Amino acid sequence: MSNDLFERISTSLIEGEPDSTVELTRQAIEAGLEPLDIVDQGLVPGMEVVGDKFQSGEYFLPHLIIAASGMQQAMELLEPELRSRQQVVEVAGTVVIGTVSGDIHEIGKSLVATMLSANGFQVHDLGVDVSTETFVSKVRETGANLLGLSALLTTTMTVQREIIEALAEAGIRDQLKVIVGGAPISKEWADSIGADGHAEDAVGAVELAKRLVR
Ligand code: B1M
Repeated sequence: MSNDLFERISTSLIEGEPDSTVELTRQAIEAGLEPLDIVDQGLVPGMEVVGDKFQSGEYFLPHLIIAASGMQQAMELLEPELRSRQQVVEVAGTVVIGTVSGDIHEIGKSLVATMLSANGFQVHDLGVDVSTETFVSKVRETGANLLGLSALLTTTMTVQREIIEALAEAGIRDQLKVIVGGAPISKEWADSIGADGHAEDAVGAVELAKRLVR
């Protein structure tokens, strides 16, 4: 029954039926399925197919927009569930997170922010298309010990390097750890720009964050 629901959630995203995505996500929550499984086995595989069809020219931008709206509404239902699964006792660290300048991909960054918050981090989520100056000034203002930079485009991943350089110029690079993520980001890239680590997904981001600020 869980497999069937996950598959129907994926299909609803692929077929551009955001209302069904939300309704099926609600049913999955009510059926007691793990919220992270709903994301990883239902929503993400559906979005991947939508992305592949876009890349191959079968789908166009409106298909991406409709699918993203379904996923975002489903994530709004899941966020409180994701948070309530964690037994948080103390603040693990302070994180500033956002999607870099020129990039408006929000869903993965928000999932990482939610999971960090659910695991005891105090999270300042700056949103998407965040300027380098805003990242630097928010790190100063909050005294954050972790900065999370998300980039989904090969054209915006270079901004991650610019932000790390700007932190160094501002004299605050040593005060915090920087983690980078997003579909095009690899360990090699993270190493080459002087990041402290990279994660493939939200669970990996939490593990990395905990390791780095311990
Ligand atoms: Co766009 N887009 N998009 N898009 N979009 C991609 C990324 C793309 C791979 C699609 C494709 O061609 N197959 C492609 C990039 C190609 C490239 O650069 N190599 C692409 C393109 C080209 C574009 C536009 C340029 C299209 C156009 O206008 N012609 C345009 C760019 C706009 C801009 O940013 N300036 C664009 C626009 C959009 C929409 C606005 C329509 C929409 C985003 C809506 C929104 O977020 N509100 C959108 C979408 C939905 C996608 C795909 C289909 C799905 C992204 C997503 O939400 N995935 C995507 C294809 C794909 O990825 N398969 C695609 C689900 C999410 C849970 O995963 O975001 O990867 P993800 O996050 C993961 C990990 O990456 C990681 O953990 C997350 C959770 O597991 N992670 C981190 C992410 N951030 C992290 C940070 C960390 C650690 C881990 O530490 C800080």
